[in-house]
Amino acid sequence: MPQYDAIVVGAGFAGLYMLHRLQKRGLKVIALEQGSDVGGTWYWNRYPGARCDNESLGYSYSFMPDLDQEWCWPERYSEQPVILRYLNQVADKLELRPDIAFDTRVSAASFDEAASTWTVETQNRETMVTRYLIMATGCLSVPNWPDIPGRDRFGGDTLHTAQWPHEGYDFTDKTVGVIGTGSTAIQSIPQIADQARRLTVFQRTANHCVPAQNCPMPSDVEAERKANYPEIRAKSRYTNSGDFVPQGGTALMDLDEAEQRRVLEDCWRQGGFYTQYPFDDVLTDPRANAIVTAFSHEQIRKRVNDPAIADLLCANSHPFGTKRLCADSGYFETYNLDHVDLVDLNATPITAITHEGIKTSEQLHKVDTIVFATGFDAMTGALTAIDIVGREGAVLRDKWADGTRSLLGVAVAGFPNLFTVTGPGSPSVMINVVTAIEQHVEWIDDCIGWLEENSASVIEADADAENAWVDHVNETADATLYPQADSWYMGANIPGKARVFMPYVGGLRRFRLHCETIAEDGYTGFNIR
Ligand code: N01
Repeated sequence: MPQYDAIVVGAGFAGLYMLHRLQKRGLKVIALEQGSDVGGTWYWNRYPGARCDNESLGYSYSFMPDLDQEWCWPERYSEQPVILRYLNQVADKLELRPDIAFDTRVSAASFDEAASTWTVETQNRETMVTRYLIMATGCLSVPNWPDIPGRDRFGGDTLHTAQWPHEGYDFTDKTVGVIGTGSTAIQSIPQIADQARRLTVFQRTANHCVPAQNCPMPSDVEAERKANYPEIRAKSRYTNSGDFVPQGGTALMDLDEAEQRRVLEDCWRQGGFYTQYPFDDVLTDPRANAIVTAFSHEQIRKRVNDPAIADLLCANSHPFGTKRLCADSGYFETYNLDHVDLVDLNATPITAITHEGIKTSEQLHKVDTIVFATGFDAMTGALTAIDIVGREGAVLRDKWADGTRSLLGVAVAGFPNLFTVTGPGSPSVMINVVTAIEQHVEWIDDCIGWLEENSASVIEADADAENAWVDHVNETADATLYPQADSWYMGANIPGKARVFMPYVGGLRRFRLHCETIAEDGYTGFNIR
Protein backbone atom coordinates (compact mmCIF):
# COMPACT_ATOMS: atom_id res chain seq x y z
CA MET A 1 0.00 0.00 0.00
CA PRO A 2 1.51 3.41 -0.93
CA GLN A 3 2.59 5.39 2.14
CA TYR A 4 2.81 9.19 2.29
CA ASP A 5 3.69 11.81 4.81
CA ALA A 6 0.77 13.89 3.57
CA ILE A 7 -2.20 13.51 1.24
CA VAL A 8 -3.89 16.65 -0.04
CA VAL A 9 -7.42 16.22 -1.41
CA GLY A 10 -8.16 18.68 -4.21
CA ALA A 11 -6.11 20.57 -6.78
CA GLY A 12 -7.78 23.97 -6.90
CA PHE A 13 -6.32 27.15 -5.42
CA ALA A 14 -6.05 25.50 -1.99
CA GLY A 15 -4.76 22.09 -3.02
CA LEU A 16 -2.09 23.44 -5.37
CA TYR A 17 -0.61 25.77 -2.77
CA MET A 18 -0.79 23.12 -0.04
CA LEU A 19 0.98 20.63 -2.26
CA HIS A 20 3.68 23.17 -3.09
CA ARG A 21 4.31 24.05 0.57
CA LEU A 22 4.57 20.44 1.67
CA GLN A 23 6.84 19.56 -1.27
CA LYS A 24 9.13 22.43 -0.26
CA ARG A 25 9.18 21.04 3.27
CA GLY A 26 10.55 17.81 1.84
CA LEU A 27 7.56 15.64 2.72
CA LYS A 28 6.44 12.76 0.56
CA VAL A 29 3.11 14.17 -0.59
CA ILE A 30 0.47 13.49 -3.22
CA ALA A 31 -2.65 15.43 -4.20
CA LEU A 32 -5.77 13.50 -5.18
CA GLU A 33 -8.10 15.33 -7.55
CA GLN A 34 -11.46 14.11 -8.86
CA GLY A 35 -11.22 16.28 -11.99
CA SER A 36 -9.03 15.45 -14.96
CA ASP A 37 -6.91 18.55 -14.49
CA VAL A 38 -6.10 21.31 -12.01
CA GLY A 39 -8.39 24.24 -11.22
CA GLY A 40 -11.04 23.10 -8.74
CA THR A 41 -14.02 25.44 -8.97
CA TRP A 42 -12.53 27.01 -12.11
CA TYR A 43 -12.22 23.58 -13.73
CA TRP A 44 -15.89 22.71 -13.22
CA ASN A 45 -17.78 26.03 -13.45
CA ARG A 46 -17.63 26.73 -17.20
CA TYR A 47 -21.13 28.09 -17.67
CA PRO A 48 -21.55 31.07 -20.02
CA GLY A 49 -20.59 34.28 -18.25
CA ALA A 50 -18.60 32.52 -15.51
CA ARG A 51 -16.20 35.03 -14.08
CA CYS A 52 -14.80 35.98 -10.72
CA ASP A 53 -16.58 38.71 -8.85
CA ASN A 54 -13.44 39.55 -6.89
CA GLU A 55 -11.13 41.90 -8.75
CA SER A 56 -8.49 40.15 -10.85
CA LEU A 57 -5.55 42.02 -9.32
CA GLY A 58 -6.37 40.62 -5.89
CA TYR A 59 -7.76 37.21 -6.83
CA SER A 60 -4.46 35.41 -7.34
CA TYR A 61 -1.63 33.96 -5.26
CA SER A 62 0.53 36.38 -3.34
CA PHE A 63 3.49 34.03 -2.99
CA MET A 64 4.65 34.20 -6.62
CA PRO A 65 5.99 37.75 -7.05
CA ASP A 66 7.54 36.93 -10.44
CA LEU A 67 4.20 35.71 -11.75
CA ASP A 68 2.54 38.86 -10.39
CA GLN A 69 4.80 40.83 -12.72
CA GLU A 70 4.59 38.51 -15.75
CA TRP A 71 0.87 37.80 -15.71
CA CYS A 72 -1.59 40.19 -17.40
CA TRP A 73 -5.21 40.11 -16.31
CA PRO A 74 -7.16 41.39 -19.33
CA GLU A 75 -10.23 42.57 -17.45
CA ARG A 76 -11.16 44.04 -14.08
CA TYR A 77 -12.96 40.75 -13.31
CA SER A 78 -11.50 37.66 -14.91
CA GLU A 79 -13.42 35.16 -16.95
CA GLN A 80 -13.25 31.51 -15.95
CA PRO A 81 -10.91 30.45 -18.83
CA VAL A 82 -8.38 33.12 -17.81
CA ILE A 83 -8.31 31.99 -14.18
CA LEU A 84 -8.03 28.37 -15.28
CA ARG A 85 -5.09 29.32 -17.53
CA TYR A 86 -3.48 31.08 -14.57
CA LEU A 87 -3.81 28.00 -12.36
CA ASN A 88 -2.41 25.80 -15.12
CA GLN A 89 0.56 28.11 -15.42
CA VAL A 90 1.10 27.93 -11.64
CA ALA A 91 0.96 24.13 -11.75
CA ASP A 92 3.51 24.08 -14.58
CA LYS A 93 5.87 26.63 -13.05
CA LEU A 94 5.91 24.87 -9.70
CA GLU A 95 6.09 21.44 -11.39
CA LEU A 96 3.15 20.18 -9.37
CA ARG A 97 1.55 17.80 -11.86
CA PRO A 98 3.82 14.77 -11.24
CA ASP A 99 2.51 14.69 -7.67
CA ILE A 100 -1.18 14.98 -8.54
CA ALA A 101 -3.35 11.94 -9.23
CA PHE A 102 -6.20 13.12 -11.46
CA ASP A 103 -9.57 11.39 -11.94
CA THR A 104 -9.15 10.21 -8.38
CA ARG A 105 -12.09 10.79 -6.10
CA VAL A 106 -11.63 10.09 -2.41
CA SER A 107 -14.52 8.04 -1.05
CA ALA A 108 -13.41 7.23 2.51
CA ALA A 109 -10.71 7.99 5.07
CA SER A 110 -10.28 6.39 8.47
CA PHE A 111 -7.87 7.09 11.30
CA ASP A 112 -5.80 4.21 12.64
CA GLU A 113 -5.21 5.08 16.30
CA ALA A 114 -2.43 2.54 16.87
CA ALA A 115 -0.37 3.75 13.92
CA SER A 116 -1.52 7.41 14.03
CA THR A 117 -2.13 7.33 10.30
CA TRP A 118 -5.04 7.83 7.94
CA THR A 119 -6.04 5.17 5.43
CA VAL A 120 -7.52 6.83 2.37
CA GLU A 121 -9.68 5.00 -0.15
CA THR A 122 -10.60 6.21 -3.61
CA GLN A 123 -13.54 5.40 -5.82
CA ASN A 124 -11.10 3.55 -8.10
CA ARG A 125 -10.60 1.17 -5.13
CA GLU A 126 -7.06 2.31 -4.45
CA THR A 127 -5.94 2.50 -0.83
CA MET A 128 -3.09 4.58 0.58
CA VAL A 129 -1.78 5.55 3.98
CA THR A 130 -0.70 8.96 5.21
CA ARG A 131 0.36 10.67 8.42
CA TYR A 132 -1.41 13.94 7.62
CA LEU A 133 -4.62 14.30 5.63
CA ILE A 134 -5.44 17.76 4.32
CA MET A 135 -8.84 18.41 2.81
CA ALA A 136 -8.57 21.18 0.21
CA THR A 137 -11.97 20.26 -1.19
CA GLY A 138 -13.39 23.76 -1.65
CA CYS A 139 -16.36 25.53 -0.10
CA LEU A 140 -18.54 25.44 -3.22
CA SER A 141 -17.77 22.18 -4.96
CA VAL A 142 -20.77 19.87 -4.55
CA PRO A 143 -23.62 20.88 -6.88
CA ASN A 144 -27.13 21.13 -5.43
CA TRP A 145 -29.62 19.29 -7.64
CA PRO A 146 -33.03 20.15 -6.20
CA ASP A 147 -35.30 17.22 -5.66
CA ILE A 148 -38.09 18.29 -8.03
CA PRO A 149 -40.49 15.46 -8.91
CA GLY A 150 -39.97 14.15 -12.43
CA ARG A 151 -36.49 15.63 -12.90
CA ASP A 152 -35.26 12.43 -14.50
CA ARG A 153 -38.19 12.30 -16.91
CA PHE A 154 -37.29 15.50 -18.80
CA GLY A 155 -36.85 14.71 -22.49
CA GLY A 156 -34.58 17.64 -23.38
CA ASP A 157 -31.09 18.60 -22.22
CA THR A 158 -30.46 19.06 -18.50
CA LEU A 159 -27.48 21.14 -17.43
CA HIS A 160 -26.10 22.21 -14.05
CA THR A 161 -23.95 25.32 -14.07
CA ALA A 162 -21.39 23.67 -11.76
CA GLN A 163 -20.96 20.64 -14.06
CA TRP A 164 -20.96 22.41 -17.39
CA PRO A 165 -19.99 20.37 -20.48
CA HIS A 166 -16.36 21.04 -21.33
CA GLU A 167 -17.20 21.29 -25.01
CA GLY A 168 -19.68 24.11 -24.24
CA TYR A 169 -23.38 24.23 -25.07
CA ASP A 170 -25.04 26.02 -27.96
CA PHE A 171 -28.38 27.63 -26.98
CA THR A 172 -29.09 28.86 -30.52
CA ASP A 173 -32.76 28.30 -31.43
CA LYS A 174 -33.44 26.66 -28.09
CA THR A 175 -36.25 27.36 -25.67
CA VAL A 176 -34.57 27.47 -22.31
CA GLY A 177 -35.63 27.43 -18.66
CA VAL A 178 -33.20 28.61 -16.00
CA ILE A 179 -33.97 27.66 -12.39
CA GLY A 180 -32.31 29.92 -9.84
CA THR A 181 -31.34 33.57 -9.55
CA GLY A 182 -28.13 33.51 -7.46
CA SER A 183 -24.69 34.80 -8.51
CA THR A 184 -24.27 32.10 -11.13
CA ALA A 185 -27.64 32.64 -12.77
CA ILE A 186 -27.15 36.40 -12.72
CA GLN A 187 -23.87 35.96 -14.61
CA SER A 188 -25.20 33.45 -17.12
CA ILE A 189 -28.74 34.69 -17.87
CA PRO A 190 -27.67 37.65 -20.08
CA GLN A 191 -25.37 35.34 -22.07
CA ILE A 192 -27.97 32.61 -22.48
CA ALA A 193 -30.53 35.25 -23.53
CA ASP A 194 -28.12 36.38 -26.25
CA GLN A 195 -28.37 32.99 -27.94
CA ALA A 196 -31.67 31.42 -26.96
CA ARG A 197 -34.88 31.71 -28.96
CA ARG A 198 -36.89 31.99 -25.73
CA LEU A 199 -35.68 32.14 -22.12
CA THR A 200 -37.83 31.70 -19.03
CA VAL A 201 -36.22 32.38 -15.67
CA PHE A 202 -37.76 30.67 -12.62
CA GLN A 203 -37.13 32.83 -9.57
CA ARG A 204 -37.86 31.76 -5.99
CA THR A 205 -35.96 34.54 -4.24
CA ALA A 206 -34.72 37.80 -5.73
CA ASN A 207 -31.13 38.49 -4.74
CA HIS A 208 -29.44 41.76 -3.86
CA CYS A 209 -27.15 42.88 -6.65
CA VAL A 210 -24.49 45.47 -7.25
CA PRO A 211 -23.27 46.45 -10.71
CA ALA A 212 -19.94 44.76 -11.51
CA GLN A 213 -18.76 47.63 -13.71
CA ASN A 214 -16.44 45.21 -15.46
CA CYS A 215 -14.06 46.76 -18.00
CA PRO A 216 -10.80 46.05 -19.78
CA MET A 217 -7.94 46.36 -17.29
CA PRO A 218 -6.86 50.02 -17.38
CA SER A 219 -3.14 50.06 -18.14
CA ASP A 220 -2.42 52.67 -15.45
CA VAL A 221 -4.18 50.58 -12.79
CA GLU A 222 -2.18 47.51 -13.78
CA ALA A 223 1.11 49.45 -13.87
CA GLU A 224 0.45 51.01 -10.49
CA ARG A 225 -0.42 47.65 -8.96
CA LYS A 226 2.64 45.95 -10.41
CA ALA A 227 4.86 48.73 -9.10
CA ASN A 228 3.45 48.25 -5.60
CA TYR A 229 2.46 44.60 -5.55
CA PRO A 230 4.66 43.41 -2.66
CA GLU A 231 3.49 46.18 -0.36
CA ILE A 232 -0.16 45.74 -1.37
CA ARG A 233 -0.01 41.98 -0.94
CA ALA A 234 1.51 42.42 2.52
CA LYS A 235 -1.24 44.85 3.52
CA SER A 236 -4.01 42.64 2.12
CA ARG A 237 -2.94 39.86 4.47
CA TYR A 238 -4.02 42.03 7.39
CA THR A 239 -7.19 43.64 6.06
CA ASN A 240 -10.55 42.23 7.02
CA SER A 241 -11.55 41.41 3.45
CA GLY A 242 -8.21 39.95 2.35
CA ASP A 243 -8.24 42.53 -0.41
CA PHE A 244 -6.62 45.91 -0.61
CA VAL A 245 -9.74 48.07 -0.71
CA PRO A 246 -10.34 51.00 1.62
CA GLN A 247 -12.64 49.71 4.32
CA GLY A 248 -14.91 50.83 7.08
CA GLY A 249 -14.47 53.87 9.21
CA THR A 250 -17.84 55.35 8.17
CA ALA A 251 -21.25 54.61 9.60
CA LEU A 252 -23.94 55.29 7.02
CA MET A 253 -26.23 56.46 9.84
CA ASP A 254 -23.72 59.20 10.79
CA LEU A 255 -24.11 60.84 7.36
CA ASP A 256 -26.87 63.20 6.39
CA GLU A 257 -29.23 62.16 3.62
CA ALA A 258 -27.41 64.02 0.85
CA GLU A 259 -24.08 62.57 1.87
CA GLN A 260 -25.51 59.03 2.15
CA ARG A 261 -26.76 59.38 -1.40
CA ARG A 262 -23.47 60.75 -2.68
CA VAL A 263 -21.53 57.85 -1.17
CA LEU A 264 -23.98 55.24 -2.47
CA GLU A 265 -23.93 56.72 -5.96
CA ASP A 266 -20.16 56.60 -5.82
CA CYS A 267 -20.29 52.92 -4.74
CA TRP A 268 -22.59 52.03 -7.63
CA ARG A 269 -20.34 53.94 -10.06
CA GLN A 270 -17.29 52.07 -8.81
CA GLY A 271 -19.15 48.76 -8.85
CA GLY A 272 -18.43 45.40 -7.29
CA PHE A 273 -18.19 44.67 -3.61
CA TYR A 274 -16.81 48.12 -2.97
CA THR A 275 -20.41 48.76 -1.92
CA GLN A 276 -19.96 46.69 1.21
CA TYR A 277 -16.66 48.12 2.30
CA PRO A 278 -17.08 51.82 3.09
CA PHE A 279 -19.61 51.40 5.88
CA ASP A 280 -19.35 49.78 9.28
CA ASP A 281 -23.06 49.56 9.93
CA VAL A 282 -24.78 48.20 6.81
CA LEU A 283 -24.57 44.62 8.04
CA THR A 284 -25.33 45.42 11.67
CA ASP A 285 -27.86 48.25 11.72
CA PRO A 286 -31.22 47.51 10.03
CA ARG A 287 -31.77 51.23 9.40
CA ALA A 288 -28.53 51.54 7.42
CA ASN A 289 -29.32 48.32 5.62
CA ALA A 290 -32.77 49.60 4.65
CA ILE A 291 -31.23 52.74 3.13
CA VAL A 292 -28.88 50.69 0.91
CA THR A 293 -31.73 48.35 0.01
CA ALA A 294 -33.98 51.26 -1.03
CA PHE A 295 -31.17 52.79 -3.08
CA SER A 296 -30.48 49.47 -4.85
CA HIS A 297 -34.18 49.01 -5.64
CA GLU A 298 -34.28 52.49 -7.13
CA GLN A 299 -31.43 51.52 -9.47
CA ILE A 300 -33.26 48.34 -10.55
CA ARG A 301 -36.46 50.30 -11.29
CA LYS A 302 -34.47 52.65 -13.53
CA ARG A 303 -33.14 49.71 -15.53
CA VAL A 304 -36.22 47.50 -15.94
CA ASN A 305 -39.00 48.81 -18.18
CA ASP A 306 -41.93 46.84 -16.76
CA PRO A 307 -42.61 48.03 -13.19
CA ALA A 308 -44.21 44.70 -12.22
CA ILE A 309 -41.08 42.79 -13.33
CA ALA A 310 -38.87 45.35 -11.59
CA ASP A 311 -40.81 44.76 -8.37
CA LEU A 312 -40.21 41.04 -8.61
CA LEU A 313 -36.49 41.62 -9.14
CA CYS A 314 -36.13 43.77 -6.02
CA ALA A 315 -34.86 41.61 -3.16
CA ASN A 316 -37.08 41.94 -0.10
CA SER A 317 -36.81 38.64 1.72
CA HIS A 318 -33.50 39.33 3.47
CA PRO A 319 -31.33 42.33 4.39
CA PHE A 320 -28.90 43.66 1.79
CA GLY A 321 -25.68 41.63 1.68
CA THR A 322 -26.80 38.88 4.05
CA LYS A 323 -26.86 36.41 1.18
CA ARG A 324 -23.75 36.58 -0.97
CA LEU A 325 -24.10 39.79 -3.03
CA CYS A 326 -24.33 39.24 -6.76
CA ALA A 327 -22.36 41.35 -9.22
CA ASP A 328 -24.33 41.97 -12.38
CA SER A 329 -23.39 42.89 -15.91
CA GLY A 330 -26.52 43.67 -17.88
CA TYR A 331 -28.66 41.26 -15.84
CA PHE A 332 -31.60 43.55 -15.22
CA GLU A 333 -31.79 44.84 -18.81
CA THR A 334 -32.17 41.22 -19.96
CA TYR A 335 -35.76 41.36 -18.71
CA ASN A 336 -36.51 44.17 -21.18
CA LEU A 337 -36.03 41.71 -24.05
CA ASP A 338 -39.20 40.39 -25.67
CA HIS A 339 -38.04 36.78 -25.64
CA VAL A 340 -37.22 36.72 -21.89
CA ASP A 341 -39.81 35.96 -19.19
CA LEU A 342 -39.65 35.84 -15.42
CA VAL A 343 -41.76 33.38 -13.44
CA ASP A 344 -42.33 34.16 -9.77
CA LEU A 345 -42.18 30.83 -8.00
CA ASN A 346 -43.70 32.33 -4.87
CA ALA A 347 -46.91 32.95 -6.78
CA THR A 348 -46.73 29.81 -8.93
CA PRO A 349 -44.35 27.20 -7.50
CA ILE A 350 -42.79 24.45 -9.59
CA THR A 351 -44.86 21.30 -9.09
CA ALA A 352 -42.98 18.94 -11.38
CA ILE A 353 -40.66 18.50 -14.29
CA THR A 354 -42.31 16.62 -17.12
CA HIS A 355 -40.99 15.13 -20.35
CA GLU A 356 -41.73 18.47 -22.03
CA GLY A 357 -40.65 21.05 -19.52
CA ILE A 358 -41.22 22.75 -16.18
CA LYS A 359 -44.68 22.62 -14.68
CA THR A 360 -45.78 25.26 -12.21
CA SER A 361 -49.05 25.48 -10.33
CA GLU A 362 -50.26 27.64 -13.22
CA GLN A 363 -48.98 26.10 -16.45
CA LEU A 364 -46.51 23.88 -18.22
CA HIS A 365 -43.53 25.81 -19.60
CA LYS A 366 -42.32 23.74 -22.55
CA VAL A 367 -38.54 23.98 -22.94
CA ASP A 368 -35.75 22.27 -24.89
CA THR A 369 -33.16 22.80 -22.17
CA ILE A 370 -33.27 23.21 -18.39
CA VAL A 371 -30.35 24.95 -16.69
CA PHE A 372 -30.11 24.30 -12.98
CA ALA A 373 -28.32 27.33 -11.49
CA THR A 374 -29.25 26.01 -8.09
CA GLY A 375 -25.97 26.35 -6.24
CA PHE A 376 -24.06 24.05 -3.95
CA ASP A 377 -24.13 22.05 -0.75
CA ALA A 378 -21.77 24.71 0.51
CA MET A 379 -18.87 24.51 2.95
CA THR A 380 -19.55 20.97 4.20
CA GLY A 381 -20.87 19.07 1.15
CA ALA A 382 -17.50 17.85 -0.10
CA LEU A 383 -16.44 16.71 3.37
CA THR A 384 -19.65 14.97 4.35
CA ALA A 385 -19.77 13.19 0.99
CA ILE A 386 -16.65 11.28 2.09
CA ASP A 387 -16.87 8.64 4.84
CA ILE A 388 -14.41 10.30 7.22
CA VAL A 389 -13.99 8.19 10.36
CA GLY A 390 -11.83 9.55 13.16
CA ARG A 391 -10.97 8.38 16.66
CA GLU A 392 -13.20 5.77 18.30
CA GLY A 393 -15.27 5.40 15.14
CA ALA A 394 -16.48 9.03 15.12
CA VAL A 395 -17.94 9.91 11.71
CA LEU A 396 -17.52 13.53 10.60
CA ARG A 397 -20.89 13.55 8.83
CA ASP A 398 -22.60 12.50 12.09
CA LYS A 399 -20.62 14.96 14.19
CA TRP A 400 -21.86 17.78 11.97
CA ALA A 401 -25.45 16.53 11.66
CA ASP A 402 -26.70 19.15 14.14
CA GLY A 403 -24.34 21.87 12.90
CA THR A 404 -20.69 22.23 12.01
CA ARG A 405 -18.12 22.17 14.82
CA SER A 406 -14.51 22.98 14.08
CA LEU A 407 -11.58 24.75 15.70
CA LEU A 408 -10.65 27.72 13.45
CA GLY A 409 -12.20 25.89 10.51
CA VAL A 410 -8.93 24.03 10.31
CA ALA A 411 -9.26 21.04 12.65
CA VAL A 412 -12.02 18.98 14.24
CA ALA A 413 -11.99 17.35 17.68
CA GLY A 414 -12.03 13.58 17.29
CA PHE A 415 -10.20 13.70 13.95
CA PRO A 416 -6.44 13.84 14.66
CA ASN A 417 -3.98 14.89 11.95
CA LEU A 418 -6.88 15.93 9.71
CA PHE A 419 -6.75 19.51 8.47
CA THR A 420 -9.44 21.35 6.51
CA VAL A 421 -8.50 24.34 4.36
CA THR A 422 -11.09 27.14 4.79
CA GLY A 423 -13.43 24.86 6.71
CA PRO A 424 -16.54 26.04 8.57
CA GLY A 425 -15.60 28.49 11.31
CA SER A 426 -13.01 30.33 9.20
CA PRO A 427 -13.44 33.54 7.16
CA SER A 428 -13.24 31.60 3.84
CA VAL A 429 -16.17 32.64 1.67
CA MET A 430 -16.74 35.92 3.51
CA ILE A 431 -13.50 37.40 2.16
CA ASN A 432 -11.18 37.14 -0.83
CA VAL A 433 -11.02 33.37 -0.75
CA VAL A 434 -7.51 33.16 -2.21
CA THR A 435 -6.14 35.18 0.71
CA ALA A 436 -8.19 33.03 3.09
CA ILE A 437 -6.74 29.89 1.50
CA GLU A 438 -3.18 31.18 1.73
CA GLN A 439 -3.58 31.96 5.42
CA HIS A 440 -4.89 28.47 6.19
CA VAL A 441 -2.35 26.67 4.01
CA GLU A 442 0.56 28.55 5.57
CA TRP A 443 -0.76 27.92 9.10
CA ILE A 444 -1.20 24.18 8.39
CA ASP A 445 2.24 23.92 6.80
CA ASP A 446 3.87 25.74 9.73
CA CYS A 447 1.98 23.48 12.15
CA ILE A 448 3.20 20.33 10.38
CA GLY A 449 6.72 21.76 10.41
CA TRP A 450 6.45 22.36 14.16
CA LEU A 451 5.18 18.82 14.75
CA GLU A 452 8.07 17.38 12.77
CA GLU A 453 10.64 19.50 14.60
CA ASN A 454 9.16 18.55 17.96
CA SER A 455 8.92 14.85 17.10
CA ALA A 456 5.18 14.89 17.70
CA SER A 457 3.08 12.42 15.77
CA VAL A 458 -0.47 13.45 16.62
CA ILE A 459 -2.29 16.78 16.81
CA GLU A 460 -6.00 17.08 17.52
CA ALA A 461 -8.34 19.98 18.25
CA ASP A 462 -9.31 20.00 21.92
CA ALA A 463 -13.08 19.61 22.37
CA ASP A 464 -13.33 22.52 24.87
CA ALA A 465 -11.31 24.83 22.60
CA GLU A 466 -13.51 23.80 19.69
CA ASN A 467 -16.67 24.58 21.67
CA ALA A 468 -15.29 27.97 22.65
CA TRP A 469 -14.43 28.78 19.03
CA VAL A 470 -17.86 27.69 17.78
CA ASP A 471 -19.46 29.93 20.43
CA HIS A 472 -17.29 32.83 19.28
CA VAL A 473 -18.19 32.22 15.60
CA ASN A 474 -21.90 32.18 16.52
CA GLU A 475 -21.70 35.27 18.72
CA THR A 476 -19.86 37.16 15.99
CA ALA A 477 -22.50 36.21 13.41
CA ASP A 478 -25.35 36.96 15.83
CA ALA A 479 -24.08 40.52 16.23
CA THR A 480 -24.82 41.03 12.52
CA LEU A 481 -27.83 40.76 10.25
CA TYR A 482 -26.38 37.73 8.42
CA PRO A 483 -28.36 35.02 10.26
CA GLN A 484 -31.62 36.68 9.13
CA ALA A 485 -31.21 35.32 5.60
CA ASP A 486 -32.01 31.78 4.46
CA SER A 487 -28.61 31.62 2.83
CA TRP A 488 -26.20 28.87 1.92
CA TYR A 489 -23.96 30.39 4.64
CA MET A 490 -26.66 29.06 7.02
CA GLY A 491 -27.06 25.74 5.22
CA ALA A 492 -30.63 26.87 4.50
CA ASN A 493 -30.52 25.99 0.79
CA ILE A 494 -30.23 22.24 1.43
CA PRO A 495 -33.34 20.49 2.80
CA GLY A 496 -32.58 18.83 6.13
CA LYS A 497 -29.19 20.52 6.63
CA ALA A 498 -28.61 21.96 10.10
CA ARG A 499 -29.08 25.71 10.22
CA VAL A 500 -25.91 27.17 11.64
CA PHE A 501 -24.04 30.21 10.35
CA MET A 502 -20.92 28.43 9.05
CA PRO A 503 -18.29 31.01 8.10
CA TYR A 504 -16.53 33.36 10.52
CA VAL A 505 -17.58 36.99 10.00
CA GLY A 506 -15.01 38.57 12.32
CA GLY A 507 -12.74 39.40 9.38
CA LEU A 508 -9.38 38.10 8.24
CA ARG A 509 -7.28 40.44 10.34
CA ARG A 510 -8.72 39.33 13.69
CA PHE A 511 -8.70 35.69 12.59
CA ARG A 512 -5.10 35.75 11.38
CA LEU A 513 -3.82 37.43 14.54
CA HIS A 514 -5.67 34.86 16.65
CA CYS A 515 -4.20 31.96 14.63
CA GLU A 516 -0.72 33.47 14.91
CA THR A 517 -1.02 33.72 18.69
CA ILE A 518 -2.12 30.10 18.94
CA ALA A 519 0.91 28.95 16.93
CA GLU A 520 3.35 31.19 18.84
CA ASP A 521 2.06 29.77 22.13
CA GLY A 522 2.77 26.20 21.03
CA TYR A 523 -0.64 25.43 19.50
CA THR A 524 -2.87 26.16 22.45
CA GLY A 525 -6.28 24.54 22.08
CA PHE A 526 -4.76 21.51 20.41
CA ASN A 527 -3.78 18.24 22.09
CA ILE A 528 -0.40 17.08 20.89
CA ARG A 529 1.51 13.88 21.52
O1 N01 B 1 -25.99 29.44 -6.01
P1 N01 B 1 -26.98 30.13 -4.96
P2 N01 B 1 -25.02 30.11 -7.10
N1 N01 B 1 -36.49 25.71 -6.86
O2 N01 B 1 -27.19 29.11 -3.90
C1 N01 B 1 -32.41 28.68 -6.43
C2 N01 B 1 -20.24 31.69 -5.68
N2 N01 B 1 -20.05 32.19 -7.00
O3 N01 B 1 -24.40 29.01 -7.87
O4 N01 B 1 -32.60 31.67 -3.01
C3 N01 B 1 -36.26 26.95 -7.31
O5 N01 B 1 -26.53 31.46 -4.58
C4 N01 B 1 -32.16 29.51 -5.22
O6 N01 B 1 -33.35 30.06 -4.73
P3 N01 B 1 -33.47 30.46 -3.17
C5 N01 B 1 -20.82 32.80 -4.82
O7 N01 B 1 -20.23 32.76 -3.56
C6 N01 B 1 -18.93 32.89 -7.16
O8 N01 B 1 -25.72 31.17 -7.85
O9 N01 B 1 -32.94 29.28 -2.40
N3 N01 B 1 -35.13 27.61 -7.12
C7 N01 B 1 -31.18 30.53 -5.78
O10 N01 B 1 -31.84 31.52 -6.50
C8 N01 B 1 -22.25 32.40 -4.79
O11 N01 B 1 -22.98 32.92 -3.73
C9 N01 B 1 -18.66 33.43 -8.34
O12 N01 B 1 -34.90 30.69 -2.96
C10 N01 B 1 -34.17 26.98 -6.45
C11 N01 B 1 -30.36 29.68 -6.75
O13 N01 B 1 -31.13 28.53 -7.04
C12 N01 B 1 -22.13 30.90 -4.75
O14 N01 B 1 -21.11 30.61 -5.67
C13 N01 B 1 -19.55 33.30 -9.41
C14 N01 B 1 -34.32 25.68 -5.95
C15 N01 B 1 -29.06 29.22 -6.15
O15 N01 B 1 -28.29 30.32 -5.83
C16 N01 B 1 -23.35 30.16 -5.14
O16 N01 B 1 -23.97 30.83 -6.23
C17 N01 B 1 -20.70 32.57 -9.22
C18 N01 B 1 -35.56 25.04 -6.20
N4 N01 B 1 -35.80 23.82 -5.74
C19 N01 B 1 -20.94 32.01 -8.01
N5 N01 B 1 -33.19 25.31 -5.34
C20 N01 B 1 -17.40 34.16 -8.43
O17 N01 B 1 -17.33 35.10 -9.10
C21 N01 B 1 -32.35 26.37 -5.44
N6 N01 B 1 -32.95 27.36 -6.10
C22 N01 B 1 -16.22 33.74 -7.62
